[in-house]
Amino acid sequence: MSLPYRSIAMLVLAALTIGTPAAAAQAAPPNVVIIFCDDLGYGDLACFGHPTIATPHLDRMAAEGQKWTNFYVAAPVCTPSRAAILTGRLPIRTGMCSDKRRVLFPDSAGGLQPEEITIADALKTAGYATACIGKWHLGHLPQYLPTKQGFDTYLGIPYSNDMDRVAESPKGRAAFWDPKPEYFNVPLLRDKKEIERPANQYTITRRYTEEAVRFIKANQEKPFFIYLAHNLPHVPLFTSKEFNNVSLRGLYGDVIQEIDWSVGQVLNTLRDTGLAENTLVAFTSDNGPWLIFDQHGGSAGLLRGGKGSTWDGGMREPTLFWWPGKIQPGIVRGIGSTLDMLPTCASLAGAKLPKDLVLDGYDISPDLLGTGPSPREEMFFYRGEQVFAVRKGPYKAHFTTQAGYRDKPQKHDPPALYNLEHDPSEKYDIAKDHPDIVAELTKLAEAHKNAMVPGKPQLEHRIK
Ligand SMILES: [Ca+2]
Repeated sequence: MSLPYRSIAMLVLAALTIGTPAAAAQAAPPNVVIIFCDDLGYGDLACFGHPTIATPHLDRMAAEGQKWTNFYVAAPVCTPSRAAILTGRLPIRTGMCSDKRRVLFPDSAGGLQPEEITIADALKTAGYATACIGKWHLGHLPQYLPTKQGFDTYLGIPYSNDMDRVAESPKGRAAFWDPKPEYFNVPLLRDKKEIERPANQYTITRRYTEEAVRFIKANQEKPFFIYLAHNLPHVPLFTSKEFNNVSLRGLYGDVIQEIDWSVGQVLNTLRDTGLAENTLVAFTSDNGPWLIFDQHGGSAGLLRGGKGSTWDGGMREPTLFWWPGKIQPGIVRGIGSTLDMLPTCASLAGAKLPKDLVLDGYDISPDLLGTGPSPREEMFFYRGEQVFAVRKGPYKAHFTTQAGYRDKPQKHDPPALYNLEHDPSEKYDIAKDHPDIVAELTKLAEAHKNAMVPGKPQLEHRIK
């Protein structure tokens, strides 16, 4: 736990791995595909223990690649989590979180500022073709769309699939129990142009998949980056006809099994085109399961809480990395985060980042390539603009806790302390036995807050 040891270890690690990613990039910069689900829980895949959802393609991806069991998003809800994966920066730095409005809505005037560097921006400097497919949720006004953030093309719904609810739809949650696409008047965009409204959500996963396969086939001769952000399994749940009633888990399982099919399509296309051994594919989700939607919400498995909360169930995600012949197959139990995607992709691609760019992510390519452990030791858990908890090593201290929805914040002084290796369900507060660790984590959080320079808030302003 002590910093001097860690610093020495990092220096040794840096010396051992120096040149490796750059050398790999010189040989042939790898393609990168990030598959990002919406509201998928830690316990929703067969390879993460779900008893009745069948995910053979993801299970194979896990067996051939790496399964990360301590991988976190930077926020427990959509918009800030998405800003973080694409920029490698905590949402507080980019202004993409708020205590007043937790995500962007169709009446929001803000968005991810064009001067922020996304993974697409970074990889474009290294000659990549870039595609954004699926849910954006980083600003739907023209100046904030993916084509202004380094993506050559975009096909998708610019925010959540439950937005633009029509007044005539069944009241309250009834519209979700038997959903129809016409209840949710969400647009489907091609680049900046609306091409369908309401988007036919029955076929949305299939069409996103076909777009990804098309893009791979069209870009075999140069490196590419695909950000494939499914709208599902965020409610309302929809599947194409082929996936009606295929899962023992019911409709939610059908949706996951269609996403699993989609992953199979992408990986098989990479195999068939001979690109598999030069393509890094990552699979994860933006936040935990939306538990207030009963059986239409997913499961965080043995983790506590879900979407919206800073308990691990809200922010720890089932995560896979796949790169045949390059990635060291196995289970990684070190800490990782979506914040690490940008520095890792930039390193593998040999892309240069601006010197003054302040990042909250680490290059985890040593762990992927089997040359060293994950450099990440800590994780900060934000709800809106507030640090609710911090993890270092196995220990997580909660300064404030709150269920994702329909709950009030509860302050903890002294903070509640859990050992996530012994107690992944965060059941047993051991603060009184470890005052030294509580003090260390409190100091870590205070230093983090004192050093933070927040970005201009983007989530509170409304159009008109
Ligand atoms: Ca989400």
